Amino acid sequence: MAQFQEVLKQSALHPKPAGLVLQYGTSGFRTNAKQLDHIMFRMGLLATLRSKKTKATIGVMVTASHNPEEDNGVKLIDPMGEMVTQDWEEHATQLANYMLCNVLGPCFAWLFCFCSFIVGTSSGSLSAFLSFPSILLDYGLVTTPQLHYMVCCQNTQGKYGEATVEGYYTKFCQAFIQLTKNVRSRSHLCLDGANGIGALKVREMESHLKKELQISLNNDGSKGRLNHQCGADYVKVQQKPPTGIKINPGERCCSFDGDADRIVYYYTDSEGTFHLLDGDKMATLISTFLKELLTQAGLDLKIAVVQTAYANGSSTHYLENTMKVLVRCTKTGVKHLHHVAQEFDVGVYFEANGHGTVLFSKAAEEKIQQLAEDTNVNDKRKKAALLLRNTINVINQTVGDAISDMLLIEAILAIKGMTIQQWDTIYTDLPNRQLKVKVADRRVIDTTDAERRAVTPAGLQEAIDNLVKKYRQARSFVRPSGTEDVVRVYAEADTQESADALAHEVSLAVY
Ligand code: 16G
Ligand code: ZN
Repeated sequence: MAQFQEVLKQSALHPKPAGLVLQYGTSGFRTNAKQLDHIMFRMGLLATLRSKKTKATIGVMVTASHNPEEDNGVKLIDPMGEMVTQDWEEHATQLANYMLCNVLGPCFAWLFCFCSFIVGTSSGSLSAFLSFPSILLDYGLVTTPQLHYMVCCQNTQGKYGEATVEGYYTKFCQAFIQLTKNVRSRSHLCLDGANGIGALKVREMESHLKKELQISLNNDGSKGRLNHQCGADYVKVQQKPPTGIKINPGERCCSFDGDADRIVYYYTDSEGTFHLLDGDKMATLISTFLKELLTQAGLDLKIAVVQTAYANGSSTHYLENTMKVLVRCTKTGVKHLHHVAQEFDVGVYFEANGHGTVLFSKAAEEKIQQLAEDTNVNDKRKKAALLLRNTINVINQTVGDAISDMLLIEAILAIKGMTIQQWDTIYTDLPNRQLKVKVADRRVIDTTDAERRAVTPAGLQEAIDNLVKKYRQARSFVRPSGTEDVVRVYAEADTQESADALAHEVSLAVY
């Protein structure tokens, strides 16, 4: 009882603003940072309970991700480094919005025994968690994927790597160096750190790379504001480079988002035209590379690419028809893609916005490991197996990770001797447009078929179908945002004018 009173006493220091109702959305709670204090405290409680339930260490990540500086957010990380399960998202919403004694009353007696969680932040304060008896470690400033990695390491007794920031750099940089050790030409990468934690961490990591990758770092947080006119989301949505960075024609560039769980690549050509290489282009490059290696290694493993409705139609067409790779489509949100990717031996998943990674099944990892150690196989198979093994080690399988994705892409381009322009020409994106529409209640829109078709309101899908018919190679869909009070509209077609017109017409149909 005393413990419960203590929780209530502590909770009173973090009062819930009257009338404020928040929901655990696609990637946790997210709103203006000033309104999040009670949520932070309550997420400490939820992490304690989740740890008790799973008998494992849980992660709590505080981050504004790709959103403006005045925002913040918090989310839970499950034992293997993945997003917390859907039923616990419900518990999170309950705990955030109700009187603590009503929600916690039945379970207070055993609250803090045998449980632990770790915390990290990409910018905000962690003070709300530090009074918890169940806190195991405060990692301070880390990227979101670094905290996912730590959770996995904590719960696998170090098998995935050492649960320290040093351990993270050592694991991924060593794999990168191994992967590229026979490659002669080294080129240079221009990186936009979105004035976020990713920039700081790349700087920390540089010594581990032993000059094997030359990075010029921009938006490192020394001047500009977080995600302001820079970062992966800005570059993807605006389809232009971050402001204030001088980019030479043909130079290979990439942008992280504010917590470094998204990355996009781009360059400008000699005419000054901007070219974006988003999550779809990365998924294509990575899956092509992996498929070639699996063939060379003579390993019969099932590889698939998981996308969302936002994937450019050209990428899906290329993967299915030219690469003959299985493609699956899921609802937006990392947890959905991650889940489907787990069904395959090798599951490559990417959202077009640049969040993605590759998952290898246990069986696939074992087969690759065996082949890499086998002394009776020919050189070609062995070489492919060794490359596959190092590729596995350069990937953060817990979640999409801008740093690990960057190392993987850089390694593939170096091994293949490919320029960013050559990568870009693998297929040509269909022109596309995204719009957001403010409506009275976005929840009236319900979707099916991985958000590609609207079920309600009645007549909306039919109207979209009729508009799409007017254009060539056209596709369009609408969905309620999971993070903002808007409806999102996506359209693609054979020309930019058509894509723009279609998106506009569909947005009028949404009203
Ligand atoms: C969140 C998701 C991202 C998704 C986006 C969609 C995670 C870690 N992040 O940022 O995957 O693409 O929401 O936002 O799950 P929307 O519902 O507002 O379009
Ligand atoms: Zn992010």
